[in-house]
Amino acid sequence: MADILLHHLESSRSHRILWLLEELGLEYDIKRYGRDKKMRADKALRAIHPLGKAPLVTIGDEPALAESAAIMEELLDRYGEGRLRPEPGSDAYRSYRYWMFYAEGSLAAPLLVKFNTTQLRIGPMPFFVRPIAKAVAGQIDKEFTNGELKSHFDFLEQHLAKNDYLAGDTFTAADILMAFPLQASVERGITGDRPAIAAWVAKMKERPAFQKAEEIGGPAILPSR
Ligand SMILES: N[C@@H](CCC(=O)N[C@@H](CS)C(=O)NCC(=O)O)C(=O)O
Repeated sequence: MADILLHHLESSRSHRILWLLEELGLEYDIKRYGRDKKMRADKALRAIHPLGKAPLVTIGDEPALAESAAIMEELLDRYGEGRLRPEPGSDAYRSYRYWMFYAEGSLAAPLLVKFNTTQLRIGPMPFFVRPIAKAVAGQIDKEFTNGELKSHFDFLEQHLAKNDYLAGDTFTAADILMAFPLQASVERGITGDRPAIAAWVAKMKERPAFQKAEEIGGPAILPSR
């Protein structure tokens, strides 16, 4: 039995942790959890952490680690041996740290709103409610989501047109963290015509450790989500 146990929720942010563990070549165990029809996580995750969200990691009998970026930093502190993070104090490190906060702190919120407005348009409901649901979703997207996402995707497109990887010319854990929202955005067609983002996502998916993580844990992103 390995020290590291990943509580893995299908097609979720826990793909990030699987991918990181594979990049580092670490020994780990995996416990799998599914989702219900509304995409909510198996309630059993609440026994591991009160929020019941994935990913969660336990190391030995220590309290569970939550928040994907925090889990990744902890794994890199303990087992990284300097890999997948730039030299502390360098410009690349400052850039790395920015993206490690940006993924969940800035980009995730408008994407979640977009996911919810999409569900509001297409989800099951009585036929006479649908026009109202569509109008509400349209208004939220018009007033908030579309403009926010345009700013984020323009910013990311410009950055990735000038940099091979998010923190400069070297692949880091920030690329792993950012791949989940950007892969989802590209595959759901919401990044529009932004070739640098699309090329970077394709490059991420070519990495052997990304592919191994999908072999073990299933697809990172479900087309319907
Ligand atoms: N900011 C958290 C987000 C965690 C999160 O929302 N995880 C989703 C999976 S991608 C989840 O568990 N959803 C199921 C649910 O909320 O029931 C992180 O990066 O770990």
